[in-house]
Amino acid sequence: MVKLADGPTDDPATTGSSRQLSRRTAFKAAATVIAAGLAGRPGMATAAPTVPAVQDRRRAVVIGTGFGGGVTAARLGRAGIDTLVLERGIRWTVGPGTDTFPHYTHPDRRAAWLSPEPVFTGSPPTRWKPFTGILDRVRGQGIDILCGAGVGGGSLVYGGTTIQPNERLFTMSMPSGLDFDAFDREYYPRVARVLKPSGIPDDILNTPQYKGSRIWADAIRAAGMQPWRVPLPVDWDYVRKELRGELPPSFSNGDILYGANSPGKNTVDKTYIAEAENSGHVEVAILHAVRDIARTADGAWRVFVDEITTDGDVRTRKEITTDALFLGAGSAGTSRLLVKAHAKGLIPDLPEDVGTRWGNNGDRIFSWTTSGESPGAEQGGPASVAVADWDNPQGPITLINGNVPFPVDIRTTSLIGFGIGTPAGRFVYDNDIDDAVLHWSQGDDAAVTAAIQARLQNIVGAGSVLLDTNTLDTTTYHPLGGAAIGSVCDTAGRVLGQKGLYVMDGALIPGYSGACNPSMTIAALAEHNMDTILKEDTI
Ligand code: FAE
Repeated sequence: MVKLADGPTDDPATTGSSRQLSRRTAFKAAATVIAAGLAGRPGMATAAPTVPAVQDRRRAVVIGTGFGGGVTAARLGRAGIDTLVLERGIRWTVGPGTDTFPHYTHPDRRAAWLSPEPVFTGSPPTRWKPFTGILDRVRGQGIDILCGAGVGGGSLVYGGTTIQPNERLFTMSMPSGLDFDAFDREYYPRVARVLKPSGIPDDILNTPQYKGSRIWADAIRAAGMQPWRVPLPVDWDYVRKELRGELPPSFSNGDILYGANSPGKNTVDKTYIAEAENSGHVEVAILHAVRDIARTADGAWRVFVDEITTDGDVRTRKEITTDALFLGAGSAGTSRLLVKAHAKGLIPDLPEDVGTRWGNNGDRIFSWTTSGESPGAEQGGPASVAVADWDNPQGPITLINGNVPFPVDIRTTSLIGFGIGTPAGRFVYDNDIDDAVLHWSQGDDAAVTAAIQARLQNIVGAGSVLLDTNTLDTTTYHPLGGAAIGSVCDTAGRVLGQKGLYVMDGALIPGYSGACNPSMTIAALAEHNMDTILKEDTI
């Protein structure tokens, strides 16, 4: 009998003889039926009393398909290394006129990861049967994390802001030992060549749908600052088609918070994951949620996986053994797996700092009710105009408009700020729920919040009303840290003292990515890591 929650077993079928298994015979091997009282993951339906358990051996395994996991899979595929990628969510395929993603003003069960209700701040209240939907809310003490779930990870729901910090901001917040010049010269441009970000063109910015962006740009200018067109991974011709009525609105009415129904967004599934799968060396297994990771007696890595249905029920339990395990489950996912493994003794001698040095990138979301012109009800997106207030004496910040569709015009839009604070959050294992829970205090970010609030008030003027929505519902879109370079990993993402275990995602960055949105830095870091790993390590 195999009980997956018990961690490593010394089953010879997964350590020696099955090393030769080919990809094609995967999961056909060694099916064992187990009868177990299986503890359910929070938010996941309980497993059936008996589910089959399957064992498998792979050369390399990647967990997660966001920026870190996507780049890793593409690089492994390009290097000809047979790789299994495990993704808990589903594929979200978009074409002209498809209704793949739910809608912000009337969300349905596709909107949330195994939750009976919407998880976004301000969503209309409704109930539904839980589904493996697009947005996960990871509940913590003091703050909740919002992150994407599905092939493409956070890129499916992200606004697409693709910016890199300058040398001073990079040095202020990124771990020492990373060479900014190499990132500036090689890794950031590499990411830009794949995601193809560009600023909003004049002909689109000047349409009625983008009035909110223009009002925000005018306010920035009136405050004596320079508005900046945010680089976005968008093919603007699709937006033009929406504006001409040839495609249903998606970008042009700002209905993209649950994913863009326009094919014009260059998400990770369409870029890095597509490259990985096209290599012929990478297999992506969807609806595969990793429950635990462990080190075997002979130093290999074992991954305990629940294959689930879209209702969240466990169909199959799998134990997959590999010599090279790449964690790309995002800051929340990777940190929780490592902290669980540490607390349960599944990986002996993990660095004591696993789960620490976590921060929210200084995220603060304000609603702005204007005293002058109204941005209108439908507000074109993605977030197109920013101000890089990086020499602010209170600390560097970036401020961006975040257009949200409203059912009626209430003269309101949203503004988002980021900065650099103290990465003092940490994940702590809770035995009752067999999960690690984030602990965070508002005080860690007080100075950043004050800087954002003061500058925003200065830009929007005394007559406008600014409401800090994070005081009502404290969440972040930008979780960073938990397996930071320096304390848990080396500068290539290798977990210290654990040969063949790698962290490749936002967990590597201690809390703040240079007062910039983090996705570009995460992807650049994964490229940087893979250059070293493929050169120096045997996989
Ligand atoms: P991420 O992209 O979150 O990928 C993790 C993947 O692992 C996901 O596909 C998960 O489903 C999967 N996973 C997690 N746990 C498991 C498990 N146990 N088993 C199997 N699979 C698992 O990680 N960033 C920007 O730079 N610009 C923006 O404009 C922006 N807008 C955002 C808007 C929203 C609403 C949100 C939520 C985020 C936004 N972000 C933005 C943040 C950005 O999405 C985030 O920093 C990156 O996606 C993080 O990349 P990672 O590779 O760390």
